[in-house]
Amino acid sequence: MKLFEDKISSAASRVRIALALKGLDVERETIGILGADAINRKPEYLQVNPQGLVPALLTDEGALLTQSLAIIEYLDERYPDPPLLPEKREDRAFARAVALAIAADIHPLLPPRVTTQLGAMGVGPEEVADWSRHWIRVGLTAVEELLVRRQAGRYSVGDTPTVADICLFPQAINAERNSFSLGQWPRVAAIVARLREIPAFADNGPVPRR
Ligand SMILES: N[C@@H](CCC(=O)N[C@@H](CS)C(=O)NCC(=O)O)C(=O)O
Repeated sequence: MKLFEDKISSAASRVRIALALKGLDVERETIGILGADAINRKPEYLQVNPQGLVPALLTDEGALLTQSLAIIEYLDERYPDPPLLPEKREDRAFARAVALAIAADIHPLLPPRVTTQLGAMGVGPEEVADWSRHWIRVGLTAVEELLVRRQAGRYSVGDTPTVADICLFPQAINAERNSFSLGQWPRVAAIVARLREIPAFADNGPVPRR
């Protein structure tokens, strides 16, 4: 398998964490997504992912997969051990809900294509930073409430990491980079502290922007 990624990417970080949890070592190609180094919009990469986004995964069978959550579910079906989705149907729905609250409702408001476009429309750097901080605050406050209502174990759902944690961890690191203290979301902070003890998470978070 081959992973197309940029180490700064939260979405690619999700897939890196899933691969590490499953003990899978794959070939990697860096696709720069920032500034002059950006190659994600170049025709060669659009052949891989017409959306011009990372991550993408080339499977051993030659299929090109896009979208981090679709890739993670593929990996979970193809390499079931350890499972990344809970056994009980209701727990699976909750894990997916937390994952989507982050991957579909917080993260899409923050990536370079959004902040660059805001800048291109005349929004100043401080307002752009406020924009990002606003959506992180609103989003993680709701995720905190979802997790508090659940209060079901060491991690987001039960006592083993799931896709919910795989989405939560990079988003929490991103929040810290945007000057938030996780302490304002105590349940998120407690789960993330436990995830930091797991090398698959600690070694595969998004790296700071250059
Ligand atoms: N929903 C997609 C989001 C992918 C995404 O937005 N990736 C970002 C990096 S975290 C990217 O490639 N951004 C390039 C850009 O914004 O131009 C997924 O989960 O894979």
